[in-house]
Amino acid sequence: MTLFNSKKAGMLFGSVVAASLAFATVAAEARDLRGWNIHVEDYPVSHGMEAFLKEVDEKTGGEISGKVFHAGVLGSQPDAIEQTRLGVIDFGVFSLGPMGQVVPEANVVSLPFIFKSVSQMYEVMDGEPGKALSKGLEAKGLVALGYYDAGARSFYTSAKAITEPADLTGMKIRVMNNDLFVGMVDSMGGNATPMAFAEVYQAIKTGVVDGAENNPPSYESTNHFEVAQFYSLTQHLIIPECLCMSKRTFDSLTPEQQAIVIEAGRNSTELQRKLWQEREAASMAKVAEGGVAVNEIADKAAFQAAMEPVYAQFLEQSPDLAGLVEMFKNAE
Ligand code: BDP
Repeated sequence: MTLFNSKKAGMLFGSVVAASLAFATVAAEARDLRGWNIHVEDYPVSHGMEAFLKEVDEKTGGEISGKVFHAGVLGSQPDAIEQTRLGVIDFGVFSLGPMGQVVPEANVVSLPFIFKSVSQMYEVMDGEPGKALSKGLEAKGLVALGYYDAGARSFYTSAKAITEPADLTGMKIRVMNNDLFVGMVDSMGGNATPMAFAEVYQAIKTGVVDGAENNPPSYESTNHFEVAQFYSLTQHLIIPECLCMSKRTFDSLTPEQQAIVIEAGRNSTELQRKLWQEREAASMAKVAEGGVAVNEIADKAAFQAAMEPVYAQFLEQSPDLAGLVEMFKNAE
């Protein structure tokens, strides 16, 4: 007696194979993207990313869906940049500050006072200089879908306000991970301490550093304002952020899907910039209510002059980027 009818079993096996092959085809088409974000859920960058994913999901009829992992749960920014280049993370919003360690062209926007204003930054990033930067990103495996607003960064300190560069003498200031920012603080006589964003609150609270620098929404959303109550509006850095997709992910999409991704990226950038302006005002109001002493710096010439050596050193180390620096500097 045979335990089973081999012919029947063979047919059954055949149909299981056919079914799982059909499933495999469907599975290969449907994409589940992972998005990295350093910010908390209620933040302009986060809303921009969610809107991007939603639009892609809807316009591809659910072929491409995914999830944005907020609050840096997928890792630190430098690690996430690497993971996105590899396609382990599919997309993210990255500050072009830490990006400069990987993409040399990105360093140009980390030069202090390179932009004349935030509105000028929009134009420059949406024009030819921005395109040149996007090329640099692409060469390193990242497709720029839009440049988000991250306002202007200013110093905040726990003991006293900064009114002139000399006030930073001897102060330990946390900076993002990029040698350019170390040079920037050092050239004003301070001591720069590169550190991960997530560690800054404790570092200020325990006196490991005397302060840091950031835009109003980040200063507020991280509660850094609770432990560093002097906000001095030097506005020394205007660093846009890139909504970037892994080139590996992008290249694996159909041309129709790529077009949808590009359009959604553009729309989310427009939305984020609008939300940014609103949040900046709300953040300034919140920190003032929280007891922060805000000091405007009407004449920034002294800060600008103090940061000149940063340009000289940068051009000495990256002479091939001189043309790009000029292009950004001379943009109207
Ligand atoms: C914020 C940026 C974020 C950076 C952070 C920082 O949006 O990407 O990680 O500053 O200072 O403004 O590390």
